[in-house]
Amino acid sequence: MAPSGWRMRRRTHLGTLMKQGAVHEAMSNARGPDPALPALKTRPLSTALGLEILDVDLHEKLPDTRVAQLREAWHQGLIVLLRDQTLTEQDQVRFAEYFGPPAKTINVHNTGRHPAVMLISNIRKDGKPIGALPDGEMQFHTDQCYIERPAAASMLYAIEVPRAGGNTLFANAYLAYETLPADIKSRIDGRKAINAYDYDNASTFRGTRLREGVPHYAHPVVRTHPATGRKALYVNRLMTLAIAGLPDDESDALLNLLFDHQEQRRFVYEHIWRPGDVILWDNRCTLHARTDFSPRERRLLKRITIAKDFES
Ligand SMILES: O=C(O)CCC(=O)C(=O)O
Ligand SMILES: [Fe+2]
Repeated sequence: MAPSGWRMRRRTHLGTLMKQGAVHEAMSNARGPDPALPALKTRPLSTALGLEILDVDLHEKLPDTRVAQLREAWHQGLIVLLRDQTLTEQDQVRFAEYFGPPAKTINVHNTGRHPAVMLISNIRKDGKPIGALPDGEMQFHTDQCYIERPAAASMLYAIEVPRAGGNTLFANAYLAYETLPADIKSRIDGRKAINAYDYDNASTFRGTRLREGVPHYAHPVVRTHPATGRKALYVNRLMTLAIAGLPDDESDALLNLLFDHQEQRRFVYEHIWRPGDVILWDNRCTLHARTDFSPRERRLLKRITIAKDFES
């Protein structure tokens, strides 16, 4: 039980934010307002994207009406953040299941406890990282865009974080598309791009060539989100190699223009992690990247991907 002084301070803080118009109450949900359930409290993370969900403890199984509110907030915010969580892997999986079926990881970096949970970490055991994507900076990308059915969503739960850096950047791909000049839109509408991922040689920075046997897939450059109906720009610097049907030099120039456009600071929210943070992002309308951090600091997060959401 939190001391009452803490609660008062917290209420005052929320009161101030509410006056500033920063806290919104989700008054309705899929089944209409439920008088027995308090409205969902949310706070924008940035002008680009993101909603923080306040006062929800993921340690408990949530009522259906609350889950519907969370999904609504997620579609509005593109990413949702819940802070100060203390979760078992089962709790984290249950939260993922509110949004769609968690994908099994068949990977050396899973935890051995739950097949859907994978470690992202630079911590070494016998000289080998215990997690995937261990070190340093990572370029913008969307998860699994190099396979036919990429993960609709991904989630990270922070356990240990560096004192500085290792921040995750999230970019709004709806805004990136909507703000393109009309002539660029007409050059990319209806086109496909080849996405590839060379995990062994170019896991965090773009490779220089497509190696034999590397997974790759052509997806539309502009995709429509199944739940919101909005169009998003679906290329990224780490994994998109070429726009199909264009000469190499034209494709390279157009892609570079699109990468520079979509990574502009005005479309980006930079998340500075605290242990206990959970972020769920939508791979169909956001991109993400990571800032550099010291190899002497430990970083450990638990990741779950969601195979597809209920609307797709
Ligand atoms: O470590 C991070 O901040 C992001 C890693 C990443 O790209 C992912 O888990 O999909
Ligand atoms: Fe990623």
